[in-house]
Amino acid sequence: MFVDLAKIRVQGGAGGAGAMAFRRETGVPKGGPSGGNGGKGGDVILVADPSLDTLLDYSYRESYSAGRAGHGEGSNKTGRSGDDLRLPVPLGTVVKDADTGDRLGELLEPGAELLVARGGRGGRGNASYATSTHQAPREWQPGEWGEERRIELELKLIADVGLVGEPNAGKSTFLSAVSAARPKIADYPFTTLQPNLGVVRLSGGRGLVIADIPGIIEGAAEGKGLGTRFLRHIERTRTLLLMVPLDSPDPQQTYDLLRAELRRHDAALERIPHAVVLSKADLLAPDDPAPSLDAPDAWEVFVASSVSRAGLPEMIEGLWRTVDETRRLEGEAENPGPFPELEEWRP
Ligand SMILES: Nc1nc2c(ncn2[C@@H]2O[C@H](COP(=O)(O)OP(=O)(O)OP(=O)(O)O)[C@@H](O)[C@H]2O)c(=O)[nH]1
Ligand SMILES: [Mg+2]
Repeated sequence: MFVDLAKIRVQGGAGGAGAMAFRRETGVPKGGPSGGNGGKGGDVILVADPSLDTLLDYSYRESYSAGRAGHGEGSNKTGRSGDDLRLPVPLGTVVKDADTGDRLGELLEPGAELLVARGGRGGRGNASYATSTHQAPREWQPGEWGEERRIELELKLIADVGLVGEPNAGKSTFLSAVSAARPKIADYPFTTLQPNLGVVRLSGGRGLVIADIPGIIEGAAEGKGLGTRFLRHIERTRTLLLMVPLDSPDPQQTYDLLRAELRRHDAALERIPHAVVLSKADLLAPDDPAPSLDAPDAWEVFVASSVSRAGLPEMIEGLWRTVDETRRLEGEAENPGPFPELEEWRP
């Protein structure tokens, strides 16, 4: 099951108490102070794990604590540290403090770590209080409690291209025509209920990750249909591909509606560069030209069919060029793209 939101409580381990002890040695009537410090409590750390693609695990359990530390001991022995608790999360997880709404960070690279609750400091043992004028200190400190907070995890998938279209536009058919992904396809609206990622392989080892999300309809930004909650998964894409099927009664109106819903959901989405594809081009009579579309902000208007595959190679190359250009601007030109090792992704 695909889960892209979770709230959990995390708590660092308690630090150990410092010890109060004095050396006892045969023949030494008064030994010096020898109470060691308490150990440090374990931290709770989120770790980005490329093998995960959902936050499902965190919907089963609410509370997570790292290990508590050992107390200090005599003979100046420091208590052992508490074990860190490492929680694996999928790449693309954004972390916020659930109470203040403060953004704590995001985990984008495999193995990236984010400390979310620090373990408590160990208390001082009496040996650490000894000075030349205070040679038999009896002070010691308790350990500190570990930090505790409620955090919100939000998964935003990482893809190069985001597909946007009304239900039945042919988004999933397109994804399955160009990648190994096998999303469900059917001639009824809202076939796709959760996002799918597909990796497109181009010549020369080039790759492109495309995200197919559930269709949006007029009023989606106000919650109609499946709403726009899945749009968060295309917020980080480098370009959007707005899909307008040629069996649409009014392609211009369909395009304008998609733009309007994107804008209403989040103005930032409207600023992501976009291209348009007039899909299902096989439905055009052989000599019929595709309808012209007024889309001055689009970097290109493609005409393609996932069934006959006409126009697909040009479109994929066009998408790759735009994505590559953006990557270069981001200074990531050496990086072949996210998840080079990922063949296929299914929630
Ligand atoms: N003729 C023709 N039909 C297509 C083409 N692409 C998709 N279709 C059909 O259009 C219908 C909807 O296709 P989907 O790929 O499920 O559409 P979708 O945009 O993913 O729809 P939702 O998941 O509901 O948002 C199916 O019956 C497909 O067979 C195409 O290029 N040509
Ligand atoms: Mg679909």
